[in-house]
Amino acid sequence: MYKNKAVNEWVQEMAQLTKPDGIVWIDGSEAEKERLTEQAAASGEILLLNQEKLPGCVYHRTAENDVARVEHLTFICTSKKEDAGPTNNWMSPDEAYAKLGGLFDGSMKGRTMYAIPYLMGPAASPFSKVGIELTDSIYVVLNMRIMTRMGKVAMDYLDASDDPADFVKGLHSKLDLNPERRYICHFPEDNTIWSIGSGYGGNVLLGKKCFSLRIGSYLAKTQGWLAEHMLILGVEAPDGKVDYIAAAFPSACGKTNLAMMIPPEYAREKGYKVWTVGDDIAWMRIGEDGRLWAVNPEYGFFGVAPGTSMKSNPNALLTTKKNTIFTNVALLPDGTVWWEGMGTDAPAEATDWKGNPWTPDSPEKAAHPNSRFTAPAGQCPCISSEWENPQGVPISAILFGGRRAKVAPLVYQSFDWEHGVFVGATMGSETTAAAAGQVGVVRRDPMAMLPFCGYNMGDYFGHWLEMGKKIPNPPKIFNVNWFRLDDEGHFIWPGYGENFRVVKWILDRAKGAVDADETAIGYMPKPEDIEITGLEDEVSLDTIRALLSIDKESWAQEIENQSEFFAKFDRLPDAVRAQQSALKKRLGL
Ligand code: OXD
Ligand code: MN
Repeated sequence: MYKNKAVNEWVQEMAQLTKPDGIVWIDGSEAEKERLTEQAAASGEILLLNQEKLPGCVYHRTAENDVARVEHLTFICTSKKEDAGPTNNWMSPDEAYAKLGGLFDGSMKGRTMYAIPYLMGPAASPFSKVGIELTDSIYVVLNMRIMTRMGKVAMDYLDASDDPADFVKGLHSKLDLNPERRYICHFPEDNTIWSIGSGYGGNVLLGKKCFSLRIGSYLAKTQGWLAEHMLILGVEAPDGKVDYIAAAFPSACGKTNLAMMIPPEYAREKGYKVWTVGDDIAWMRIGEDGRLWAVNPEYGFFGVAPGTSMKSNPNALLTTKKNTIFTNVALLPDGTVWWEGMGTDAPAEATDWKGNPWTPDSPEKAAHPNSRFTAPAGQCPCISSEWENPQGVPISAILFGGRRAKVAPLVYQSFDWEHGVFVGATMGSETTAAAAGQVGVVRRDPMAMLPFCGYNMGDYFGHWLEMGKKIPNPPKIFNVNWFRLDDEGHFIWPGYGENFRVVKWILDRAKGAVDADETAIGYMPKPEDIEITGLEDEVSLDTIRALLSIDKESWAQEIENQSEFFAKFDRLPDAVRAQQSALKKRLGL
């Protein structure tokens, strides 16, 4: 037991509700990890992988009906419905506590409750925040150990803080993994998260989406900072100076790949390097110098395995070679793992993510498309030396983007912060063949926060606008699109490491080191300012011109689609509407 009174009282209260056989207080030590790993291996909750080839790595399968985040079962429980806004599911706190309380009642009988103190943000940072997660899953404990700074370090932080009772209260029980009894409820007004009926990462690793984004965004609004679904990376120039960007993309747009990209040869030869600070979440504050500073609150990566190869993202693959938890990938007879798009031949035989024998002739995929690796960030070959800097890193540019076949050009810069907020608010991504449903339908996803904003999204835009007024030296805001298609449906831009070329233009713009053309939608590169050295076989100046073209017809449709989305909002700031009118006018629509 820890000595913190508020923590103890709350843990006892939750134990009275869930009635576990016992409580284990997590300290984060190596010995504890070994003990829990042994226990989980003995019960079959995890399998130990080949310890010679993958030292410290383990394997886990979730229930077949429990493989992804469940947005339709995710609720924001504010006392007033309108505070959750038009884009969130809402339940009143009274109803949610009563309904979930009924499910939690006795849910841990016959099980152990693990009490996990964890810290989001570096241990030495004044901006870090503490959560306690109570869970009946060892798999959750082992994941939280990688994804957060867990155990004594978090309790010490809380005890030394101004208010040792100020922590996020997270309660999780697998219950019976029945989707009928699955809910992920957030109580932003109470700093509380209740998650029941799931064992899948995004629903149960409460430090990640639930705390760092949903509760985090609410705290950020009330306290004057930003909690965003953004990667953070640094670009080191040949003179050793590093500039940082933060970038928001909807899920499945290659955020982890961009965060860990390897610059193309021409740039490497000149001495450019890319360093990863974070791959999913940024907490950003105004620094004393008037710039916006970002920390990655997480401690590990919870990445999608399929498609991760030595070609697409060698740094991610290398990060997973030790101390990693693999979930729902394929298991090979030698105790290693495999997934589609790993860049190696399909194995002659394997056990698939459901535990069934698999061969290349099997009709189903060996790894679930949303199978994951949980790996320590510190193992990433390109991890930034600043990734644990208590003050964070200063952000020069913010990037918004999505998958757009036609409408969005390769890159453009917003005219100013307010226009940039509009660009973020109108972000969207088109569905791909891989996702269920119709191909090419736009899902609006403002700032990539649609599933993660813990309050009314209209107020969220308002908060962004307010922040712009308070940041003396704000980052410049850009929109990028790596996914433009030609008339035959082929990607025009090669993407991956080649995206460095666009990032380089962005950083030059942020410094005012390169001119741009003023267009109806924003500032755009002069085609010759996008470096194509070494890419000439694939990309000509004409390709760049095509990537930068603006099709008025598509924009007319786009604006209509934006308006349909905005029509749902009761609290859309006037400035956002005014930006849309101004855009229409500039386009002559
Ligand atoms: C994630 C997501 O898992 O955005 O990071 O869905
Ligand atoms: Mn994400």
